[in-house]
Amino acid sequence: MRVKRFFGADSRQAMRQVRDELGDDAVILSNKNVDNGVEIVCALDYDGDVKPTPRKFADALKKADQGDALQRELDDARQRIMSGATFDTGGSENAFQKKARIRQLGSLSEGYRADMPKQVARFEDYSPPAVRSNGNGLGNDQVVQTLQLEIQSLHNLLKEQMREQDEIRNPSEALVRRRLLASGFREVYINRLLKLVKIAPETDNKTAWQLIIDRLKSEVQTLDEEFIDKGGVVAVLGPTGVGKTTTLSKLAARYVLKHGADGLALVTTDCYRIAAYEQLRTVGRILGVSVRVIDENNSLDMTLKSLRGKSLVLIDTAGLNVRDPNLKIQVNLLASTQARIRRFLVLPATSQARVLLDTYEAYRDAGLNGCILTKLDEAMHIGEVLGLVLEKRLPVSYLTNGQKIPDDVQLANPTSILARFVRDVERSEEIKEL
Ligand SMILES: Nc1nc2c(ncn2[C@@H]2O[C@H](COP(=O)(O)OP(=O)(O)OP(=O)(O)O)[C@@H](O)[C@H]2O)c(=O)[nH]1
Ligand SMILES: [Mg+2]
Repeated sequence: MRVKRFFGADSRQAMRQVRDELGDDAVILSNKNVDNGVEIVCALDYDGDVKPTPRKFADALKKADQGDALQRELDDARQRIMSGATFDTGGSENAFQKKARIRQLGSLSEGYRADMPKQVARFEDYSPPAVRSNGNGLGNDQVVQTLQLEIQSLHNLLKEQMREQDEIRNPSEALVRRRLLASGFREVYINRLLKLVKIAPETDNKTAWQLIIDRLKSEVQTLDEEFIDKGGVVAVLGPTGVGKTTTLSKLAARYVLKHGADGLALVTTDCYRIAAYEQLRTVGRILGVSVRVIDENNSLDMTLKSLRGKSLVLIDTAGLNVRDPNLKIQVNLLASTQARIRRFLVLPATSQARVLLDTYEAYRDAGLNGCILTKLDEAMHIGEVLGLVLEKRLPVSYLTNGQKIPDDVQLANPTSILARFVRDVERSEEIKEL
């Protein structure tokens, strides 16, 4: 068998050369990334029993052309909306609409999606809806809605195909992208990161991943001094049950062990629940530290003034969920004082990315100085919380990894955070392979 190599800046260009020279019946033996482009090897006198399995040229070219075809469909659809035409969306769904619907179902049910064949509807099956000029049928709103849905689905399809092309163009960058997405990082941050870290197409997977980890290590911000040494007034904020009181108790105990009880005071703004005050009072009693509660008779401002002699004041706040109207009151309370209060959002590593993002957005206006990551011992993967702190450039002060007071807390540092992240990624990939 005789073979011939073709080279192009990308697979489409290389394949066009193949077609010009060998025609539609050319047989492609391999297609791989090389320096500055793509190399395609074709059989000139293919006799049908060659390994690896050859692919028909026409199929390969069709795939490369799909991106262009999709882009044209998008432009057409946009123009049709702009011209105000009405559309016959038809009674029965076409293959493309079916794909859009199945995608929606798929996002509701992972299990369902797992059972689906990868390509439910091929792009070639899609025929755009016919334009109807007499204006009968669906109302304009419904038409626009239908078209928006179609455009969105076309966008998604285009994106998916671009990803498939990325996979061929730069496999190690594609692997990094997939890993970060699977770890809970949001696409918006991954795109930002991959602009900063240029991964050349010939880079091997291990080197590409190491480049990313090194970059993430330099992107994670941490505090270099412990609260218990720096002193000042520190408040912890966050939804209920995230570990605010437990973490403050750990820090209080560490302070007392290192500096004695005199320089420390504990304050709680949680006047909503007696149990909250009792919890902190118990800690105060054990440690020999005074505990104050903020209520209608004791303003935060006055309380902090009376504690001016203390080197460290730790403020515990009520755990309020993001839609609780008292959250704003509490945030305003901290903002209303003359004292400089450093505010740290407590984020449990066990929460989902969406919940963490909502929490951050609800508390962002409190003027956050950073965060404390809790429950690392219970989390399967710290990717979701790490993705958020990186995306929002939120400095991490402490990590907590258990319920024991005072042991299970440590000052955060980028090396240990990234080491934990790498372990989580490796473990979840091992589990997937099982
Ligand atoms: N496993 C584990 N549990 C923790 C950690 N930190 C706190 N917890 C537990 O989480 C639960 C809630 O902790 P709290 O400190 O009471 O939470 P909170 O944020 O003060 O809650 P509210 O006062 O209701 O807002 C308790 O059972 C703690 O023991 C941690 O790092 N790891
Ligand atoms: Mg509490």
